[in-house]
Amino acid sequence: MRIDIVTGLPDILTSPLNESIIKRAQESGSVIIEIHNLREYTHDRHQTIDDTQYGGGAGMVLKPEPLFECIDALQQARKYDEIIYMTPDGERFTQSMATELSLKQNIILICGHYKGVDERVREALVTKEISIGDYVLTGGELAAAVVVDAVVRLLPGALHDSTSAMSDTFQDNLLGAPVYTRPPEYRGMKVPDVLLTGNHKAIEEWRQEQRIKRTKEKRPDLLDD
Ligand code: 6GU
Repeated sequence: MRIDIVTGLPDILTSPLNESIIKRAQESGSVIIEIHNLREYTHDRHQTIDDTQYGGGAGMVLKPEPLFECIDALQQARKYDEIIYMTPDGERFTQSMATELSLKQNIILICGHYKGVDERVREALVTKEISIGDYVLTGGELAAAVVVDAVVRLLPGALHDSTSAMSDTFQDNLLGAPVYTRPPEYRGMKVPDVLLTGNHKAIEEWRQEQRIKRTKEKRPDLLDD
């Protein structure tokens, strides 16, 4: 898979995308992630990427020209399955959306400013709009990092153990079961006996019960769907 991220603030993305599992996925060739600095697609001395909005009002808007030129250059190199605009008024990001995106070959993520991008970019270029939740961030960069993280960890070869993703919280619309590691007793608190038995069938049954119990307690809304 290849992910191209278009941003006016590339530095926000470098460190989150170059650690741990995401780093390993890039090194193993599971994913290519390229960050594109919008300023490199400007032609003026000040490398202007945003401007005030027509009609007046506070907040800057990303200009269309650098975005169109950047996306043109990318589309000349390859065909994209989705051109995604990161915006608080987009469709809410979920685990099933992460799974769908992990099956694509090439995607572009466009990071906007708080006031957003010129509407013509959305009309002419964007195929999908994603929000990571009902709150407003200063820009789409952190949201893009969230989406990339959730998608890349699902790619074959990203996790040491591919069955790990199958027991994730939200898989089957259930939260994950409690997990424990050594020691078997700590400050008087014991690891549930069943986990020490080596009886895989009993352990699986216990985990499934726990997932349902937890979901009822913490996220009953998930059981409605
Ligand atoms: Cl994708 N962008 C911004 N700026 N704020 C957000 C968001 C995205 N998702 C939730 N809040």
